[in-house]
Amino acid sequence: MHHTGSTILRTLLERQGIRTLAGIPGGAILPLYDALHDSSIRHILTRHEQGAGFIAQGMARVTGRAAVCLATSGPGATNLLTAIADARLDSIPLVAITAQVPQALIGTDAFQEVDTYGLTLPITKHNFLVRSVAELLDVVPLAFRIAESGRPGPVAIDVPKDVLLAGADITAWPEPGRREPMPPCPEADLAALAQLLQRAERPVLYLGGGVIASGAAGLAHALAQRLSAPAVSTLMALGTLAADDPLHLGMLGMHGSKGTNLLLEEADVVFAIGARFDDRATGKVAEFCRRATIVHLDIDRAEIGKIRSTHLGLVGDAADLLRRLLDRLPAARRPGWRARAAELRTAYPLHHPPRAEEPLHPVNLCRFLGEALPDDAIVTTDVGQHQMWMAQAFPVRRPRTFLTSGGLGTMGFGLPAAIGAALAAPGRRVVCVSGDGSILMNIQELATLAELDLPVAVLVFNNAHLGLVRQQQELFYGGRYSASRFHASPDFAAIARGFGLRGVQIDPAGDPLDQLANALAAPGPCLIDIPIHEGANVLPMVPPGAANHQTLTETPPAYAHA
Ligand SMILES: Cc1ncc(C[n+]2csc(CCOP(=O)(O)OP(=O)(O)O)c2C)c(N)n1
Repeated sequence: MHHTGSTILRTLLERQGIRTLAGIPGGAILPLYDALHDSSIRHILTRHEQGAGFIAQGMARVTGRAAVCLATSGPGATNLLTAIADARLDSIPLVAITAQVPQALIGTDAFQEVDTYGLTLPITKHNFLVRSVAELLDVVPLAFRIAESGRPGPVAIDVPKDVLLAGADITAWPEPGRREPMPPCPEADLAALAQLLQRAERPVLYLGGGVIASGAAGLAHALAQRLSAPAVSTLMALGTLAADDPLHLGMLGMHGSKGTNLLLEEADVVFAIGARFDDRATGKVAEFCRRATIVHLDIDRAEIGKIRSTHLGLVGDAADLLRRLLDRLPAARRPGWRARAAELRTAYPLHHPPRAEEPLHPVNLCRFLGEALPDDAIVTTDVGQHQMWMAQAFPVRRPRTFLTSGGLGTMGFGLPAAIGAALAAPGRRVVCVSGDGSILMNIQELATLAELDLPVAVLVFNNAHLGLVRQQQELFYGGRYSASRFHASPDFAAIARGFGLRGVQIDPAGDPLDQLANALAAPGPCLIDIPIHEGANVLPMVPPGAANHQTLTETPPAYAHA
């Protein structure tokens, strides 16, 4: 049958099972949009390509399957870059398709020409510049296979306009690209691991996002129970063990509880699963778990020993390996170690001001959300203090329900990711917790949200500051506040109404949590502007570059905010 490059690309996406994608059209990509006109694929027209990239990420983070975003050449492609880089650092499967100027014009500084291949090379798992229509048949399934196999990540496909327009007769379609299983980890490694864990007296599981990516959350929980070992999570692993599970000690590292970080110092075996020893988790790495034997399991061989030398490194899929490990590991009781973990947990509770006195303290807001939202609600965050308060105090109960930009820390992630989550999980409540700085970075997507009428509530924790910057200036720059305060604050509720959404302003004088509950109970999308104290700090905090045991549990008086 006769096709064009565009109808081939569309058909390949349909055959991949893509039902929804997000993007913005423009000159070079118009042939593909013309082909999409006749497709069953639903196209979400965003208001900025970064929004499209993060909508796709939201879908991918909820489903674990590669999602697609589209952009035209030049500025369309450059607007996608942040979302692609973000997917790379958080290992999110994404296929970013951009159009390029016709091949005859490449290198001539043609209108809307930019070297998308060159720009995406360092921020993708793999990237392609498609040279012919025939190549599309190989490249598209391969892109999905690469994005989803092994350690997931973003793949970019740049397609020149002449390739989109060229004709070809297709007699047979390739099989869709699918996640390929990893070669199993050798038995000998598994035996060594089992022996080490059995002999351990004070084992701790250090869980990373890879556990969720491999669908191994239940197995990690089973392992913690089998070993009687407490587990700590990175930001990306929150939800692996339910927040209220007695074996779960929350997040480690910069904003982890002091008790959690101290427990790691006392561990004799630390089993890192799908984690990458990021500096936010380890603190000063030379002092991280100095006395422990470190075992590291990762799907990406390059991660083993990259930052912290390990006593035993295992390469493989966490689900496969944990299943086999559980088959051979007898149950152990470690009452002394469990008691010690419980003791540290009680000794260093999260600062929690009484709700009646400070209902709008961010920790109270996060806990309130935990009570108000159903267990399967999906929460996204932006980046800043609000993100860390949520990570500390919101009880994440299930994997893939807490979506946050962990590695790149991208302000502007929350709203479009929430839209993507709501598209991928119809019927579920989605809440985006943002800051008054972050929300402005992709606020235009409120128009997309209004158009789609999805059940997304955007909560702005409004402290009239770039709060996390202000906090660092307070704690580490002698209170010299440089460019962290907003002197003009927009009326976010009015802005939301302007976009066609419900806009709610919380009045601290009334019962603010009651107002919040009512705002959340009403159907449809909304934005809720919540004034919080400008000087509230996220504590505890390990100063950047310090060791995890040097946790600050309160703001030093010299720098206390006026
Ligand atoms: C795109 C981007 N630019 C700059 C930063 C640096 N940064 C990290 S947190 C932060 C402040 C965020 O402010 P806000 O969204 O209001 O959240 P708050 O910390 O007040 O909760 C900034 C500027 C970033 N993470 N991302």
